Amino acid sequence: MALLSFERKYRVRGGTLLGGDLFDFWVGPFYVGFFGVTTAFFAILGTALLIYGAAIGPTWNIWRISIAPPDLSYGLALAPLKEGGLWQIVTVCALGAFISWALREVEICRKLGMGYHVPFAFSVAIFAYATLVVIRPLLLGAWGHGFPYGIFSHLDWVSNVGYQYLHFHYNPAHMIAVTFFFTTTLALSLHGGLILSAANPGASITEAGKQAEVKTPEYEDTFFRDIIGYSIGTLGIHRLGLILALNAGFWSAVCIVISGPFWNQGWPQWWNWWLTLPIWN
Ligand code: UQ2
Repeated sequence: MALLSFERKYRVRGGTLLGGDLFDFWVGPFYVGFFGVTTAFFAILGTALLIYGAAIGPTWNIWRISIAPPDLSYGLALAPLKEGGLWQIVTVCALGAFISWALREVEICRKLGMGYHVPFAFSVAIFAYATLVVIRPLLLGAWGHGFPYGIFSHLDWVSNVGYQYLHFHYNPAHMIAVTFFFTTTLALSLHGGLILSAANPGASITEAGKQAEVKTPEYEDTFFRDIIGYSIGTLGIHRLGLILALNAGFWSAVCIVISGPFWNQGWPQWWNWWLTLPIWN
């Protein structure tokens, strides 16, 4: 309710990329747009195909249902529906839904006159998924290199592919990705903690016994300047968080796409470049 006056201003026509005014409306709180329609189409079709795949499969056990890609022998060809063809169509639907969702985000950004940071960030996640089920299978010459759509089956896939390279933690791009994931959690815990501490100053010793007021950003800066001599700033922490998170997704994609297409020994062997440096002669 409090947002109603603002929403009346923002719920304006225009900013669409495709379809003009045709789908430029809201259903309840949701903006539709051309890409809302395509998102719904691909999401419903993909979900229906997954349920169909489960129905013709051996189990309804939610943990064990799996829609597998075609056998490697099919190469990059289309496979029969029950031999991985279902996986192929579901993959098209998934990418169709994800890309539609990103473009719907772009249309909303344009309506609001905002930057494209959210759709850009989501695109990195789409890129990571596409790396697993399209780019790497293409580079290896078979759709069978994609991962199966199932809860335990995709875990098995990750484990098997990892062991295929003996010790995946020796993959340098994997090391970089993991470091970005951990640093992202560090940054978010610092930021979440700092914001809540400024918003809930009741425990402060200087305010003991008093009903303390919410602190200003100067206090947030001062806390970090006192403890480490540096504050990245209120805008800066969000830039840092975004760049850390995007790098986590990006290097994850890199670490898997180089495994096979660009390196087919174990990852521990990759480090032999160190032992074979001419400086040891
Ligand atoms: C900060 C700041 C915020 C913050 C945080 C910091 C006022 C509300 C968390 C502190 C962050 C720093 C010093 C960067 C840490 C670096 C890494 C790689 C984790 O200064 O400005 O705004 O939330």
